[in-house]
Amino acid sequence: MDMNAAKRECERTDHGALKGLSVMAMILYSVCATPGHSQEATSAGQVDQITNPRAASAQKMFFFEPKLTLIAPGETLNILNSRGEHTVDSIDGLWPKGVEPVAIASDPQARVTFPIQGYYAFRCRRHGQYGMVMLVVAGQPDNKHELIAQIEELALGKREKASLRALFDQAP
Ligand SMILES: [Cu+2]
Repeated sequence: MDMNAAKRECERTDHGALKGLSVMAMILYSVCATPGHSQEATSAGQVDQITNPRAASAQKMFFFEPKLTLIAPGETLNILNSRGEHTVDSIDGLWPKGVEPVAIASDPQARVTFPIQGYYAFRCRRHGQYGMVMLVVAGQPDNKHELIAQIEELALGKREKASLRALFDQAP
């Protein structure tokens, strides 16, 4: 990961108006978010991947926006991958059985359909180690506690597991 390149990219699109915002507000807004993208925690429609070089820690620098999305089975999400360093990969073990895995890289816009009810967990291959994960809940699956128990068994980093647990806790 080239942190300096990410910072330069962000600075080019920076705006003076953002300078007065508190650090927390900047993290929430993310200076790299493209204006017009939804910032709702559970909005259906699209998911972006953000790099915020001003974040206080690596865990807050790289994230999906939103991290948690609630949709209906059969719906499609627009996955924006305009920041070239990010990937969107389904997490084996936190993915409905029989549904094809997802692996998106260097694709500015990919559409992913969630065919059946279930919990669909994703990570960024590069920044998963910093907790860059997201969760899509299609319909009203009933295996949440089973999946939370499985997180410990997965071959993932500590921060990644902690972020996944937090997302499942938040999810319906
Ligand atoms: Cu990433």
